[in-house]
Amino acid sequence: MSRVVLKLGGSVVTEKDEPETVDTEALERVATAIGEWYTDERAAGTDLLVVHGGGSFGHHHAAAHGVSRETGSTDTQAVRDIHGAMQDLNEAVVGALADADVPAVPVHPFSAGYRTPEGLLFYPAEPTASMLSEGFVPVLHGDVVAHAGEGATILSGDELVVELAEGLGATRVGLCSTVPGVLDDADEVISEIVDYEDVADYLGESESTDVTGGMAAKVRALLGLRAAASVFGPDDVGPFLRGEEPGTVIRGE
Ligand code: IP8
Repeated sequence: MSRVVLKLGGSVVTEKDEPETVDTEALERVATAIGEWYTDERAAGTDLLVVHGGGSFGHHHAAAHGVSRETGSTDTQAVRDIHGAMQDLNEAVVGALADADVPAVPVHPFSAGYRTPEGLLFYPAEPTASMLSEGFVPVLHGDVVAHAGEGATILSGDELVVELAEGLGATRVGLCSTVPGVLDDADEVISEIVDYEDVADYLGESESTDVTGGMAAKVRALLGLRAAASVFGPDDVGPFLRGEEPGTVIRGE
């Protein structure tokens, strides 16, 4: 059995600097690539879980309300605004995948996950596992989560990828980003990362409103996975799903 976890970066599927705007063309392109693989090329027994980021939906509202992964809020309007925007984006992603004949179903992490007072995430894998065994493609998203003692904090899609890739025994993990991989200081794609220290100097912070830390945080989190993870651009979704290793491959211990 093979289990693929694919994250669609928020900046891939939204116009990152235009509040609450889907990049319809880019979303359709990646959904079509996923649909073609899912219906025509996927080996029997291979299942797929999709996670998407916040882009101009979640990050915009999180910044407006001053909520981040570390700084929580007990303001229920903030929670509703951030979560509501993410639900809207999720509906657009699920809709595009359904149009491409992928049996996509929406999953809203705020209803299931929580953080301990230390900020550790708990997210039960079982509901998602049952969806996968019934042949659904669960589509989760970055969200807000209840955080003991803090109200609610931001849950990034990357944290969900790491948590569920481990919890569900993913065999392959892919992160579709706006760039073709992790770039060095000459803007060349680094083909493989095995140690964060080797690339720490190249990884700046994201320039748009992104409360969860950009590429540096992604690489650090992916190095903690058992499965190899690939970071690639939107044109490489198809090749990744077909088993190639486009962009940057991140292999932890
Ligand atoms: O874009 C963040 O998810 P990410 C989600 O994967 C929100 O970091 C609500 C800002």
